[in-house]
Amino acid sequence: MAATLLDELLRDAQPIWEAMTEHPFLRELATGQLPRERFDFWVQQDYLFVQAGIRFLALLIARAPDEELRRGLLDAAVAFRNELAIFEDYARAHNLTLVVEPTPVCLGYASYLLATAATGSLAEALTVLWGAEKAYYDAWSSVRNTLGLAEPYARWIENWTSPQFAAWVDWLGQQLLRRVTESERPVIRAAFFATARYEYLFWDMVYTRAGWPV
Ligand code: MP5
Repeated sequence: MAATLLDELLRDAQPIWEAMTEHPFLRELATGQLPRERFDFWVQQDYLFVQAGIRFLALLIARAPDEELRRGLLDAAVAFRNELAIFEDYARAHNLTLVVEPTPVCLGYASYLLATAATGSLAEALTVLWGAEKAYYDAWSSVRNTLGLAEPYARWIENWTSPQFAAWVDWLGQQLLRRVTESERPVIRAAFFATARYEYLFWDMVYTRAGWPV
């Protein structure tokens, strides 16, 4: 498989990617204009998403055929677990409850992750994971370019733009490249597009605070 598959996916999904990294939520966050209620809504929903991410990784660890992939994913699960503390510290400091129901988009995206890990091919599940992590790396890097490491967002910005996080996203991409077969390309492409669209939808959902209509 050509080493350009990742570039190809990013190039073909570029309009979605751009809409995602330039979403008003991120732009307003980067310029200090995002209302606190909208940020708090993201904190509550993303906290649920990261928890689903740990279950997703657990399923993938069980399915990983070799020790290198298992250990890399296990380290990621520990990083996800430590990340939950950032949400909990913020919630405590701002008197924000983290006991909320997932919105349709949060539940849909989390369910998509778990369904892929349970029933998709390994390469398909790695595509979704790489796509989600790359999306956060790019989204928060664009915030960092404008804002630097400013409070109250510094820990989050640092978390998703650190050299360690960049290395993890690259490692994941390499794992995917190593395991994907030519015949899987259409499935990989569909999974990447669905992930990119869910990433866009997630920012949009927290920006508009879109919950259940009934
Ligand atoms: C991530 C996230 C990154 N926290 N939320 C969404 C909607 N997409 C991607 O995953 P992680 O576990 O925080 O690195």
